[in-house]
Amino acid sequence: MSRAEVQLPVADAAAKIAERRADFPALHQEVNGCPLAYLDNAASAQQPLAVIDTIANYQRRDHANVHRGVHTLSQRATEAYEGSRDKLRDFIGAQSRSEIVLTSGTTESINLVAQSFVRPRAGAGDKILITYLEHHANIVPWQIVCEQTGAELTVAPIDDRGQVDLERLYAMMTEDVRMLAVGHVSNALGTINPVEDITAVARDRDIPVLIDGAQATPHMQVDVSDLGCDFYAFSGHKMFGPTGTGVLYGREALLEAMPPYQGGGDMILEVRFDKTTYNELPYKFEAGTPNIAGVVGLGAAVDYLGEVGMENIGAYEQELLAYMTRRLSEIDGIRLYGTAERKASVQSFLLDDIHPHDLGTIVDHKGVAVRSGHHCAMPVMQHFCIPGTLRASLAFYNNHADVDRLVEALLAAKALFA
Ligand code: 7TS
Repeated sequence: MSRAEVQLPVADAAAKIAERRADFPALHQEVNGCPLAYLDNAASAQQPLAVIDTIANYQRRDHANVHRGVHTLSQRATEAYEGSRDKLRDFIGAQSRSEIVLTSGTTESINLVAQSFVRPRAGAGDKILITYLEHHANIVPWQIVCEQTGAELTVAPIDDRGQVDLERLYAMMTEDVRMLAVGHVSNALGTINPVEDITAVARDRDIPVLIDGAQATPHMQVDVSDLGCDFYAFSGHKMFGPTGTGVLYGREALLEAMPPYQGGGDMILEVRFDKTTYNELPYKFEAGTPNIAGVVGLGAAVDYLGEVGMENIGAYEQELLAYMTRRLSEIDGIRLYGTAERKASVQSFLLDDIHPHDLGTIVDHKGVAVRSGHHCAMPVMQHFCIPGTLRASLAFYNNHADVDRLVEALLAAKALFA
């Protein structure tokens, strides 16, 4: 995206953004006889025509394998695929395209760092530090590394608004910590962590930092150079691109020093039985035929976000989140989970004693799509001593009417159980 984008005044931005809803065909359908209100964007966002058409055109005309053909189609595929890498580099402000490793998503990106960076550096007596807010994708890979190395997983607590206890976190950043892995935005509660500050403290103590940015890139401008983190992981499908795509940003010197994650085609320069030499960055970490069409589509999503403008998206969503929070709070018997001072457009809640799965099913009958359950963040649920929540998560294509539909559906559910 263009990093020099112009921020529009809020009212103009809202009007411009309202027009963007037309770009998303999936939003314009009926579900269970009602117009769809899609409020499950934190799980996966819908794709604009620009992405859908880019992928279809690629499949129709340009598809071949990348990096290995002299023929025209292979060159076209390689150009489109590598073009997306350049767009992604620009999108997150990385210094070099060597720092953009294309993966299948946040999950793979974090596992790559766990296995290739932390595993060789950790042992008994060392610690890996995370927080209570993390998605399972930023917990389980570290537990696996702990099992493999004898290191210990330590977890910084959160408060009842869903904010990381920074004092505790900083106190836990001791010299035996081999990695701090922290989410940028909580998927279950919407909390925006002060990752700039957290990273600054960690770097001061020579602790490498990975930021799980899966829930940040759809909502705000991310600049890894400003953040100063060592690794940043995110997924294509949460930012209006296809599933099975994602990025691991890694500081070049660190990636250079890391062993490959997987072996296979494309990640080598020369294979001999006595010695194989690995390819240069970032290809050393991209074994096998990648998700070419997906990555091409992700490039189109990045272009699209650049046109809409991340600043405009952020401003619009903050207003819509405030509206949703207010409307939900007005419902008798509602309990909101995640009331942090700085939040992205996600709200978790429970209503009366209704089980979140029942609630989710009832609102689906009214065409309202929300997620119910633990949201792959069981420790967050354990903190609040609840089995799960209903979660409404907004994207910039949502509007006040979607929120009103959610509230109406919840009131109808409440009446059913009364
Ligand atoms: N980290 C966070 C913060 C996430 O929200 C998710 C997915 C992941 C990592 C994993 O991303 P993946 O693309 O590799 O699967 N979050 C959700 C969610 O909230 N509901 O469904 C998936």
